[in-house]
Amino acid sequence: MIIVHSNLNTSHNPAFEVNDGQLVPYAESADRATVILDALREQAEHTERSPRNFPLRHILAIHKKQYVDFLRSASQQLEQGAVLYPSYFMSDTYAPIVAGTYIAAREAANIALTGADLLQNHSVVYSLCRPPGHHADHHAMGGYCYFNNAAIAAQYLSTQGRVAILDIDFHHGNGTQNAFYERSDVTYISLHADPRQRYPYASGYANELGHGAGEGYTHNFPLPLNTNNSKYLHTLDSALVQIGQFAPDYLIVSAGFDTFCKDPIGGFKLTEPVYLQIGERIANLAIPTLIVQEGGYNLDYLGRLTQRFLQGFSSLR
Ligand code: Q9C
Ligand code: ZN
Repeated sequence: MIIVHSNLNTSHNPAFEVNDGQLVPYAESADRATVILDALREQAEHTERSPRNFPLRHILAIHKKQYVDFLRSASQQLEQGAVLYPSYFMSDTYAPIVAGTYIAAREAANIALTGADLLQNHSVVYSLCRPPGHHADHHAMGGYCYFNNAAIAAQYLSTQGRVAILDIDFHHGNGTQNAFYERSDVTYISLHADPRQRYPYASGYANELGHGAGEGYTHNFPLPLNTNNSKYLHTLDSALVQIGQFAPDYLIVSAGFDTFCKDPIGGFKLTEPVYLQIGERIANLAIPTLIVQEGGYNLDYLGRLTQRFLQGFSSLR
């Protein structure tokens, strides 16, 4: 497996998030990418690549310029240890800005774009993005996300062919859905917790199917809390049928491991071995695939879950 990663992610390191008015430790910890990388290095048969720096226009194809400018200048003006919750460009209280946020978020987008580029020569690539991206909207950060890494990569690849995005994070990827809601050349398909029960609450319902030219190109599979392995795999199969029918040239997987039974902010019952099966079933589509890291917050298991999932793609390597 080709792994694209960078140490710059750790410059984004908020200590707390605001949850219902209470300060609680930041679940999207700066150790996440490190534990994943450490686990993958144990597997040995990987090739590591550093991201290259892509022009800002690839981010501006998904995000409003004022938002990008604001994130850059706000980050750069903060002192080490200071935290900012901007009112205008924010969807919720789960995406504070610290001094290193812009650097890390820009690098995460570069990691996704570099991964997309590597699909020219490889059939599967893993982009270890942190901070994650799928809640980042056209002009708003939210849910630990600043730039929408998967959407930026999808937009980039869409100039070369048809793109399907499969989002298997526990939470609905509202930002990614919005980016392509009116397009028929990029399809968005997501399995996630019922938004009546879990973040982001306002989107991810089964009746959201796209709009205008995009009608029929968004598909949501909300699942109840406590969903187990067999129910999840059964639903995944339905999602994979949709993707097969779309016949994409590229597949982007927004991979979150917060569906795991012991995730501190999740609520499904998936167990460790099922991540291999999830990977295998996606790999069976035999479409060039970019895997983009999203959520997953149990630091004791996150590395192993990622290992298992990527192992599922060994047939594509
Ligand atoms: N009490 C990702 O997994 N926390 N973001 C909601 C509600 C925000 C998750 C807590 C969850 C955001 C990328
Ligand atoms: Zn999530």
